[in-house]
Amino acid sequence: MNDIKTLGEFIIERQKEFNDADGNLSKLLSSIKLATKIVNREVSKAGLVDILGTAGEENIQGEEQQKLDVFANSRFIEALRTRKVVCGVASEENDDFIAFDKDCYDGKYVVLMDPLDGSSNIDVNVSIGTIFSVYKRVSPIGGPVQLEDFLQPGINQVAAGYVLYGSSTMLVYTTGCGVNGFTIDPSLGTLYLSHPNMTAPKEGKIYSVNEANYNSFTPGLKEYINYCRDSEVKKPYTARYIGSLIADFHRNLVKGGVYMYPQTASAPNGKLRLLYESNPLAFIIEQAGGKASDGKQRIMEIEPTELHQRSPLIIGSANMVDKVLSYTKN
Ligand code: AHM
Ligand code: MG
Repeated sequence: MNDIKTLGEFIIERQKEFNDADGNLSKLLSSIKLATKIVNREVSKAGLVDILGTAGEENIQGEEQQKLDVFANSRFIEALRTRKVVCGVASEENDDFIAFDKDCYDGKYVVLMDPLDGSSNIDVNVSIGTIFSVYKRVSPIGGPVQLEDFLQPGINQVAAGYVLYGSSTMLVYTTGCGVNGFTIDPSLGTLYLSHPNMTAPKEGKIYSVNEANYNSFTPGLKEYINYCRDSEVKKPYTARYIGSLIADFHRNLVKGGVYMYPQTASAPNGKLRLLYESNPLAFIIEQAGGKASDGKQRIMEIEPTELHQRSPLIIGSANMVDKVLSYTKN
């Protein structure tokens, strides 16, 4: 039998490697593990909502049903609050950041997250995801969390990851020492190391972009897409766009590809959020040997000015990102 390792064992084993002498980051990752299992349980029952009750109604057990994105948001926040290693959370679901009470003032980390990305896909049983990003606070330990703790460039991240609720559920994360992926065994509810040391192929065949927006792309990006479209002759490209960021990102990470959400007429800064989506995925792809850019600069070097700031995103296999940039940078 192969060496079987659970996520819990892996976190403890790697504690020293990511300089976690006091074990606080390990506790933080464990709370994400717990919330992942709870959210996964609900996501897998999503199609039963009509039978068990809809949002705002009670199900047959008398429990109130919540929309899944609201549910995921509160579960991740509560899991992070109870371990007292995090002093605050910023979420795509909340207008402002959430400052935890006094008993969490000694927490030296903050977490930023998109608790359920692609949630419009739930109704049609398409894969969705959770994305998270962890920073050390910059305000003094012992006091309440501040806005500046969240407005840090991506290069300051100490950990980042995502959960993909797909045909199986996976948690993939990095603490800056490579990328590792874990798959839930649904019968046991345990996450096992299934994808050790994930690396993004340098080259790929897949380009992922919402081509319905083609007319509002820059001339350079249009040219790149035409270069990909001309695949029958010499270039073996293929288009794949699920419209669920984590599913598109994960596929490209495994198989090789590039995902693009550029500026469009209706979204002049792109659609995706720098702090909750672009930065954590940029950290992961770089750790896997890939690249992430907003078209002008490395995603992780952007200095954020507001919580819900958006950024264009070009992310994936290193050579493919470079190729896109060679068309778009002029
Ligand atoms: P959300 O955070 O509101 O769920 O939106 C993000 C989603 C991504 O998962 C996906 O890649 C993108 O929006 C798709 O957008 P579009 O339909 O404009 O192509
Ligand atoms: Mg999102």
